[in-house]
Amino acid sequence: MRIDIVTIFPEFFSVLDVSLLGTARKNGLLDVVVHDLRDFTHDRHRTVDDTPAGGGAGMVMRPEPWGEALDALLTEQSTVIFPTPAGSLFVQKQARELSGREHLVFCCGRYEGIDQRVIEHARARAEVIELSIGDYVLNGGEVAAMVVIEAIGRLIPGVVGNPESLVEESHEDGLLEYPSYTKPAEWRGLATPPVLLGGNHAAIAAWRHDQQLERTERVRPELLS
Ligand code: 6GU
Repeated sequence: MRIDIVTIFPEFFSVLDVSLLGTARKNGLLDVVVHDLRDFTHDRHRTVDDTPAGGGAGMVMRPEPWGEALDALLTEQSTVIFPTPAGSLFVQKQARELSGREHLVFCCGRYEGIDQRVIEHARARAEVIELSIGDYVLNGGEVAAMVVIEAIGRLIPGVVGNPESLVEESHEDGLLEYPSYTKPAEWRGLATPPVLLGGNHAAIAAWRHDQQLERTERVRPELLS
């Protein structure tokens, strides 16, 4: 998969060199390129923002640099993602779906957002998704883009070493994950649940499923309805 990221803060994405995604990039499973939006400006001050039409607080990102960046990056295969608190909620199902795409372009806005005509114009040329990572406000799309890239990237075949570890995870079957334990069997007076040490695989699977239901009901009841 190819991922292009457009941002005024390319430094935010240095963490993509680390851990599983860093290895995936080195192995060629993931080709990520970060672009500085200011490289698509032509004025001496490399201006990317201006005051909002109609008035109001804050600044809005001007359309011209975004238009030039998308002209340079879009192909027939591209899906364009605008991280925004005004987008639809990003969930595991969409991560799975996007992990099969050829080319993702992340457009990270700052300030009060990007001139809406950029999104309209992109929509005429590619599939466009405006998405939010949750009901709270961040200062810009960069951290949200990182979240989405990590969620998608780890689902690309070969990125996570043992594909079985992707199966029994929270949200994969609509339930939260069961609790995990390792050795020692007793630690600071706390015991590992005996069923996990008994070797009865059917009993273990049943116990884990019960734990998933109990935990989901207690912590995230809305997932069950
Ligand atoms: Cl995608 N962007 C910003 N700026 N804030 C957010 C968000 C995105 N998702 C939740 N809050």
